[in-house]
Amino acid sequence: MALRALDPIATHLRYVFVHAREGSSVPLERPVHVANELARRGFNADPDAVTLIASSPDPELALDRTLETVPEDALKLTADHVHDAVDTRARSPEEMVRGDVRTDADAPESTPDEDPSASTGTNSEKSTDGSVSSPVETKGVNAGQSGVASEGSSGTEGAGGPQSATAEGVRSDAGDARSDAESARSDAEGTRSDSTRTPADPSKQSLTVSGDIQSTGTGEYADFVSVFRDRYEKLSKKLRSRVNHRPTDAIDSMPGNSDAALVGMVSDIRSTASGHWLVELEDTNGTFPCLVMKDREFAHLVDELLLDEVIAVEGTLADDGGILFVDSLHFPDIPRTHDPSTADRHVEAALISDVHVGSDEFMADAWHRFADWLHTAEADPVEYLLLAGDMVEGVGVYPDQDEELSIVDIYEQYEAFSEHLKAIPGDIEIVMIPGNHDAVRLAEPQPAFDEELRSIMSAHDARISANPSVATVEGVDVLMYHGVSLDEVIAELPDEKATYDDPHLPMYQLLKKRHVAPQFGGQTRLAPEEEDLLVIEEVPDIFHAGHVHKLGYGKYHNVLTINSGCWQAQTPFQERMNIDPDSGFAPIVRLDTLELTVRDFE
Ligand code: D5M
Ligand code: FE
Ligand code: ZN
Repeated sequence: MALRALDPIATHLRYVFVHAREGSSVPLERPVHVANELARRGFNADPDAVTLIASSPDPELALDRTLETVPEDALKLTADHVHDAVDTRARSPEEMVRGDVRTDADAPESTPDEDPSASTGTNSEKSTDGSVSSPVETKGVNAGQSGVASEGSSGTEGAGGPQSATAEGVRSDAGDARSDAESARSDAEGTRSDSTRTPADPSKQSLTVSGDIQSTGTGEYADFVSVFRDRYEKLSKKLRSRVNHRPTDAIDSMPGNSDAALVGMVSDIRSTASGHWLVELEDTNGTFPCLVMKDREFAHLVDELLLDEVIAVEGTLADDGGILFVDSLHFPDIPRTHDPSTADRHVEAALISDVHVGSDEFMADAWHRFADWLHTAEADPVEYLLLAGDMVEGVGVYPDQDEELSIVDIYEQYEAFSEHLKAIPGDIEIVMIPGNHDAVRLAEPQPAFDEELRSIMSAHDARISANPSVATVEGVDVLMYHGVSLDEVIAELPDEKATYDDPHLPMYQLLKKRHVAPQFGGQTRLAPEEEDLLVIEEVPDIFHAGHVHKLGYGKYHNVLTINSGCWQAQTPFQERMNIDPDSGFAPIVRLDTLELTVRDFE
């Protein structure tokens, strides 16, 4: 009985494993995706080669052909390798070099349909979700203003990257955000506060951290089966009350034309010859094909689907009962009625990530401006510092990374990080989780730093926990997740639903799916455990991630969502990829009001 119930999930996993081995399904039309894909397959490449592949009419094919034909002893993929592999006869060599290189800016922006059933504010212009926040951005050493982070205030901006705003209202020239930030910087020159910090009263503080794991997984196939079963259990529970669902095998035996609903894990997404969508859903009893017609107003939700996420559908069976015509599609989601908890007093938390100590590009000066500011009276309310991963640059994380290290020994990197941590006032409570550059296993959930690393970082008695974890700070639940899955969400979803420039939008998707790393087998590595600890079981009040090195914030169904940028200047990789990181910003949340202020220490 138990074994029978296990089978479909096992089939699902076999499918996932095969796909993982075959390569990812990430579309490659952007240079960054090509570079990621090459790195994933263990290749270094010249920027020209990356650009050539990305700009070819069929980047997937160009990449595959190039890798098939590149000589085994080649150290680096060059433009010549791409030329040799890809048929260039249709275009002149000149055209190939000039290419019709598509940059992010040139990429066609498709306008999403207005759809009341869509529960995400994915369009920053329209902000259907009311995801407007307008934090004040101030120079760290300047006098602070009170921030505004209210939902649906002016409706002109879905929050987003660095921008400056007044307490009265949002500035509408978001397009010029960068120069606003720059002028905020220069305005503040030389206005340093002299008064010093009054230490926090520990009797008023309260902090608990949950999510730390003792890894139980042995890496056996059966562990993968149990983690997927647990994911299905946890997420289907959230959907069952919303639809009158039946198991797939019961639907199999229902007569044609019946109304039916099911809750399942997405096991395949295909478009049909006529442009409709065939979504295969799987539960513990079997699989069932569901058809989403392309002209339905919710058809665009299919663009948001990732393999392995759990959704519910309602619809009508075909005449022969063999397929379900979908009338509505539901995500586990965050209830719109979520009423976030707040602290009982005026106290603030700084949310940062991606410090990257040990990298040539680590911005020590900005870090120390931040630490110095924390020592001023103006920063008295800041009693918590949450660090969402990538404390150090690490060693061997990406190809050729060793050429960009200021400290080449991983333990020395943590020692240096610990010194930088000592610059933070001792009364500030610190929570740290690891990221993909840290010296813990890459597969998620990532366990907390081991004893050796803890002893190196002991100086500040920080709370050290797993990735992901929930920090409950004076009653406010902060879900902390480093963010590796964001690369995948951004690669898989259309630009209007997730981009690097609005890194809070892919975070909204994770909240909607109630899982921090929905798709298994691509770039995101998942560890087999008995339980799926990556399910977002409880609705957080704040969702904090990093990893993409871009600052972005907004509210999704009242959950304050923040991607915190980084403390590392642009790396050569990012320069090649045209990624402009948001470095040296500290988003600071007032915990009694959930107002956000972004301070700039660059
Ligand atoms: O990741 C910072 C961001 O940049 C994240 O979106 C991944 C991407 N990135 C950075 N370097 C590389 C290389 N070499 N290959 C692929 N993707 C990369 P972080 O985790 O801080 O490195
Ligand atoms: Fe990072
Ligand atoms: Zn990272």
